[in-house]
Formats: sequence, structure tokens, C-alpha cells
Amino acid sequence: MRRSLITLLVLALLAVGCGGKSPAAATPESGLPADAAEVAAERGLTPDDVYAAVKTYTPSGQLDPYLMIASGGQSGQMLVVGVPSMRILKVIGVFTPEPWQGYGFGGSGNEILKGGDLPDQEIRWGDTHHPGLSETAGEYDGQFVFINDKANARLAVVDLRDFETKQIVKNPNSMIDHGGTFVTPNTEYVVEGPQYAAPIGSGYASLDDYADLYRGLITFWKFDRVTGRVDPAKSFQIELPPYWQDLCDAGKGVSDGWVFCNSFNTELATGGVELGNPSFEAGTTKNDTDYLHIFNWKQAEQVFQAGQFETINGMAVIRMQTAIDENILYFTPEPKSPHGADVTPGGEYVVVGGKLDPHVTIYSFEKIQAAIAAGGLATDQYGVPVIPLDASMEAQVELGLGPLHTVYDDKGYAYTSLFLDSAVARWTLGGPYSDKHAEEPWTLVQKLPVQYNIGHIAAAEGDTASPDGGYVVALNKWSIDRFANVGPLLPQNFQLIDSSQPGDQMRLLYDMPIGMAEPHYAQIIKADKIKAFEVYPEVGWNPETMAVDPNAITAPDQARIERNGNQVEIWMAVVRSHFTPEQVELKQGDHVIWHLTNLERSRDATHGFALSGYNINLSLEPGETQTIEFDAHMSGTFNYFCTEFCSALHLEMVGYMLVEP
Ligand code: RUQ
Ligand code: CUA
Repeated sequence: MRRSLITLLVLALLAVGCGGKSPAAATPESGLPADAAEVAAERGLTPDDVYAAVKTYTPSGQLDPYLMIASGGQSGQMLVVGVPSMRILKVIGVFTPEPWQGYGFGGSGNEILKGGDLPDQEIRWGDTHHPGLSETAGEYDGQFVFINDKANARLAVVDLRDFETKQIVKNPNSMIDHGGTFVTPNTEYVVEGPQYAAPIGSGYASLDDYADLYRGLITFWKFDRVTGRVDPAKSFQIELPPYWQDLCDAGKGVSDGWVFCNSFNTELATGGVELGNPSFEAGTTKNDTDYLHIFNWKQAEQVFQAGQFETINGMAVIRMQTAIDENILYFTPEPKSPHGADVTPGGEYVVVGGKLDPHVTIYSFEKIQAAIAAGGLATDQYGVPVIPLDASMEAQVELGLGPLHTVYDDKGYAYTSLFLDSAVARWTLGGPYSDKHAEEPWTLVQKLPVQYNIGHIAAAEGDTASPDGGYVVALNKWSIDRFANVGPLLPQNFQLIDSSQPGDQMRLLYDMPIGMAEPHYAQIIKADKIKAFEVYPEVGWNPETMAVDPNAITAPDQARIERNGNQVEIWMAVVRSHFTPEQVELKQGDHVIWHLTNLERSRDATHGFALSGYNINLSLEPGETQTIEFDAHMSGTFNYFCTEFCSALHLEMVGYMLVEP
């Protein structure tokens, strides 16, 4: 019935022609079934609108074919969004405590969050920028996703079996980062690029010594798929000139083994507009070009393994001179103030958008290799070899104002966000991609206006060796008039674009407000690649270790309280609709270790556990075990209760914790 209605709508669209702007009239000639045509007319919908509705409407119970994993910006979290319905499915707690998931309120999340603290400073938020899905042979494999915290130079690992954060690592030698996270094609490394130069280790140095003491620093975090953790002991960093390195991308296919990062401020500006110096704005944009950084990471890995590094704050750092001597690092000029460095699906080209240049510049990996092999390169002021632009460039395509970031599809098109033009540019790739499209290579095909000021852009499987095409999402910075006024802080606007048709037929489908932060980047993965648990595999599962917890219990009759001096240990069973035990008697000053196991095996039978007064709050998913530990420093009468409406007797799922003075 539903399917036939959609067929009718689609037929109707074809009948009226999809490009029209006039409202679909409620007349039999519109071809729409009478009631649908009436609704369309009543709401003033054009045939384009009806097309967009039919392309995105997802009936109850139907699942999205794609999941978009988006940065959660200043919320410190990550978003999971269904595509094309654009429904938010989950907000994953990453750098910020998240109460619904019980993340950071007494359970194992506390330990994970602590992993990201500075020695003398607890940090409980993040500015997340670029999620990176784990890859196998250049394809998203659906196992893990990584994200960086720009504000504090940290990296987080999320396991996609349960969509929970498993690890946060603090970069010991940087206080801020940006060009992360990007994975190498088999997730050997997670790349965390730097941003604002600082002395390595972020110690004090006068800005007068900027050129000598300040440095850029790129980190290659070694990822261990078996443990599902990055291993700092097997990770390394490379010292760079104090340019401000920006976004990176890993080579793949023909360019596997290499990483490319943009930079700006090759002028070494140090600001001080209040002192009569050029402002950063002016000082960092004086030169016409900055340097695209080209890293041979496989070579760097060998140098690291050969022990040619210094250990600084426990982390291996390959010195700049070593990187130069060992042929790890090269530069080539790029239009000033670039943002994205985006490798094409086969790895043949790197596309760079210079925010202040109307072109995208396309670099050829083959040409870069030829120039390196030919040798005789001049160097920058730090001795890094510089490949001249005419020796590395394949083409330039004029797209418009403010090109930022580029993604790809299966039809040989590239899509570049144009920040100043507020548009998505579709253009053609050349070389091996030329026969996938009907147009000339390296030409602009269409500019689709978006609302407004797009930052990044994401495409279905867009960063893989074989992008899907079909959908592109514009991650817009401003929404201005797109949504009802909710005060001066406006939501961001994710716009779904239909890119399924070739040529100049991109269309806008859907506006999705993001009312929680400014997401920067997103990746879109085929939903069927994700093999998440429906319930935890066994009762007593500890999500931190991803194994059965030694303190789990498997039946309510194993629940118990044991006192040993002033230490009280509790093994609690949690199952509809009661906690066992329901009475916990403590003495003020007792040290409490409390294990909770959700015995449920039914999907979605999650119980919460909130302990009033003690700032404790857990989410116990079916099969999950958590342990909380605290000192009963306050005497009084406290309740613990379930915070998930789990059954008709959910309100009765409660217990008393009495703390005797
Ligand atoms: S960045 S758009 Cu990290 Cu590109 Cu913000
Ligand atoms: Cu368990 Cu409500």
C-alpha cells in the first residue's frame, strides 16, 4: 500500500516534470493521488518539494541505508545520523560526560575521561572536529571511529560494536591540534595533525623566539585492532617548522604510505595587533602561497623503529633534521590559507582548496614522486626540500569563492564546499576518472546554493577507495532564516543533497538543524557495514574490557552485601522491575564498592541507576556490568532508582541506601 503510494508520487513527479517551481495543484492533471495532491497544494509544495519529500521520507520501521558519523563540535561528543532520513540516532559521549549513557557519573566512563586529563587539570569537554572511521584496504570497515579534540590535543577511540568511547589519549607534547583524525588505509595509524605552533611539550617560550623555539608537530598514533586501543608506546611524532599545519589526508592506492597536510602562516606571524604589529589575519596571509606538507610515513615508521628519535614527555619525536635527512618530509607550494587536502579515491591526486583563491589545486602524486626522485630541490628556511608548484601540479579548476574541502563520488565527480559563495561545486576529475562522466575533465559542472556558508562536505562512503555517490551533505555554519527563531544562538544546518543524477542535476533535499554545537566534519558509511551488538554478548559484560567482568553475577540469588571492616562490597542484580538488594545499610565513612549487573537478555531492556546525592548515574544495557566506588561521606537517607522507563512497575524499581551517622 505504502509502496504503491510512493510509486504513484514518483510517477506523478515524472508526469509534471521535476524542475517546475509552481505548487503541485490539487487537480487530477497533477497526476498525484487526490489526497496527496491536496496536501501538497495545501502546504504550497512544488514538485521539487514533493520530490525531496519522497527521496527522504522514511516510513516507520524502515531503516536508513547510511549512517553519518558527525563531529559534535563544542559539545565534545559525536553524532550518529541516519541518511537520507536525517534522523539523529545517537549522541555518543566522548570528551564530555553524558548522563543518558551514564558516561562520566561513576562507572567505567570516569576512567576513560581521566585518560584525557592534563597532569594538573581535569578536562570535561572537547571541541571535536573530524571523525575518522577505521579502514581496511581503504574502505570503511565499520569497526571503530576516532575523533580529535582540537581544544586540548586529544584523541578518542569509539568501538562501533556498542558505539561507546573506549579510550581518550592526551597528546603529551601539544596543547592544541586540528588536522585529526585521519586514518591510513589499514588503520595502521591515526593521524593527528597540529595547528598553532608552540614549543614541543608546550612549555614557555617568548614569542620573540618564535622561529627558533616554536614548532609544528604531527602525531602518528599506532592503532591496535585487537585491543581496540591506540598504543602510545608504538606511536611517534615528527617535528615540523612552526607553520600552522591544518587538515591532512592519508594517501591510498598508488599513494599508500604517504600523508598530506596543509599549512598556513608560513609567514611566521606572531600577532600583536595591540602593539602595532600586523594582526594574525593580515600577518598570516601576506605570502601568496603556503606549503603542502608531504610525509612518507612508511619511511618515518622505519626511522622510528630504528630508534632515530628523541623521547619527549614519554613520546617518540623524530626531529625535523632527521625527517629531512631520511627523506620523510617534503613541501610544495599551495594557494594561501588552504583548508582541505583531499586524496582522490585511487590516491592519484591531492585536491587542495585555498580559502582565498577561487581555484582548487590538484596535485599529482606521480609528479610529486618524479620530482623527489629527480632531486636537486631548493629548500625552505628550515631546510625542508620544496617541490616547485609546476612540478607537482596537475590542474587547477576555478570554482568560486572560498573553496574549503572536497569529497568524491562513483561518477568521477568531485564536490567542493565554497564557504564564501555558500555553494557546493560539482566538478569533474581527469586522468583515470575521465571516462566516468560525460563532461570535460577538470571542469566545473554545477554550483548548488546552500544555506548558508558551508564548511565541510561529506559524501556517501566519500573518503573511501570506492565512494558510493547518491548523497552529499553540506555542513553549513550559518542557518539565519532556515528555522524558527530560537534566540541569537542559531542551530547549524546540515543539508542533504541528492547527487544521484549526473551533470548539473544536484538538488537540495532536506534541512537538518543541529542545535547543540558546530560540527566540523562527518563521514557517511553504509549501515550494513556496522555489526553492532543488539544486547551485550554475555551477562556480566564489561564494556570497558569488552569481556565478562570478574565481579559480574548471573542470577538474583547471587546478589549480596559483604562488609569487611569499613569496606562494604555489594553485588547487585538489576532486572525488571527490581534491584537486589533493595536495602543497603552503611555507616558514615564506609568505603563502598558496588557492582551492578543487568541480567536482561531482551533487546532494549536497559535500566538506569541513579543514586541521589552522590552524583552517580549509570546506564546498564542488557548484559552490562558496571562498578562504582565511593566513600559514604554524607549520612542520611538516599534512594537509588531506575531512570529508564523499563516496565509498568518502573517506578517501583528503587531501593534505599541508609547511611548511619
Ligand atoms: S575544520 S570547518 Cu576542523 Cu574544516 Cu572546521
Ligand atoms: Cu528499570 Cu526502570
